[in-house]
Amino acid sequence: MNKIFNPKPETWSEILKRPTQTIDDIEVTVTAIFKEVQKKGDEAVAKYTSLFDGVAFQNIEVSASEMEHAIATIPDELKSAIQLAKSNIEKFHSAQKTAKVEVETTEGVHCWQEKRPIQKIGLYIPGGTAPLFSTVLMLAVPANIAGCNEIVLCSPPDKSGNINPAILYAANLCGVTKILKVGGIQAIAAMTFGTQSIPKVYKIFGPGNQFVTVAKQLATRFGVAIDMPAGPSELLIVADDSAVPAFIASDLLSQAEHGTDSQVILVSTSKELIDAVELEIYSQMEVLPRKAIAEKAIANSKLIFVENDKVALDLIDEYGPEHFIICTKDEDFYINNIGNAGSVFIGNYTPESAGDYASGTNHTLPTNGYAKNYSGVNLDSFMKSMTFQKISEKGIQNIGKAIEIMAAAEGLQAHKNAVTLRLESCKVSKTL
Ligand code: HSO
Ligand code: ZN
Repeated sequence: MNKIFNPKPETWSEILKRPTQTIDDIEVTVTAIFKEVQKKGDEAVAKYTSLFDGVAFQNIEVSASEMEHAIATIPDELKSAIQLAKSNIEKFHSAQKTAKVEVETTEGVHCWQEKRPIQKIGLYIPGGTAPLFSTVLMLAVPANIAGCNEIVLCSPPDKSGNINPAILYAANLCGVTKILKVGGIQAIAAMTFGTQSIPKVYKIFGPGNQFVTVAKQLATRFGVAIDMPAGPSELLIVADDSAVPAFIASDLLSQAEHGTDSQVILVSTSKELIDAVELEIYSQMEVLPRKAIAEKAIANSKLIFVENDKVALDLIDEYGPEHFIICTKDEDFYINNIGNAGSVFIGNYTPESAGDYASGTNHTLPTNGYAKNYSGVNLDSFMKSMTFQKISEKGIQNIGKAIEIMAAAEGLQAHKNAVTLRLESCKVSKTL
């Protein structure tokens, strides 16, 4: 672990640099697969499914009997846990509904704004060593509350052609309308263009490896929206001697086990705490099943000592962590002043795992510094705002002159005419 003492502000950006990604070569592959899927549809998807996942592309859609089988294999204890998480996520995201905004801006000029669901959405759930069925809850639950009517889920098949049963159980529980055994670039391309078996969607959500991330970015060039630019998981903890070192170490390791490129950082005003956390990390890591992954992430992680809370806050704000844990005596200082963080966890009894699974907040969050300009996934991510207006005769008379003057000043005579004709008709109707 890298211990850094009192780094000068000029060095912060270097110290806080995220691991770099090699996007260039990936782009060539992604572009080629997109072109092929656009042209050949299912045939191209089948080719890449057998190439990358090693399985024949048949029965691409999960059938009712496959679903029944999956549901039967999930232990009751896990079913109840998933249901508790779902209920909390539902409560928190339902509360995010907003009322219609309605204003009479000038007498006779009624303007309002209403939210409508994005009708067709695609969820991407990666396969691999940790099947993130919790991400299904985080995406499908708010999609349902928003009222999205087509919720398509793509996830890569394993070697025997199946999707992890917990992913299927969660998808079924949360109202996913179609589940497809397709992964990687070909899944994103298929949801972008639509194929014989895979519907085209308007917005794609969900995490993925570098190939999926680049594919999602390419999808935006074809008019498909995405949740956010994704990157490796990250956690920054600010803690002082009021924190429990074992708790802090367990949180840092919880993110470190996601991937070798995860970023975990501890910022502290206490040298004793830094030393105690370091010892705890090594002892807890020893027995982790994913030690090999966590070890690599921990090797790149940073333990940073700073003089006071003010310096800590400036440094954290410059980094903009995806997850930010506050374990300090004066927690309000950070709560009230933090400007850039995806999701904030406060106090000794709020592990990040709570937000990852079951407290109710969303775990799809901006990484890579995007907490400076992106929100995490929330109910609004599944909706768009539409504005409406209705202007009466009185209303057009009130604002018409201003519109005519502005249109003329922009040299747009037809715009002006659209008002002039109506003002004249108002005059005529008055004289009748
Ligand atoms: N920490 C991850 C989400 C996750 N953790 C899913 C466990 N399962 C990114 O926020
Ligand atoms: Zn996690």
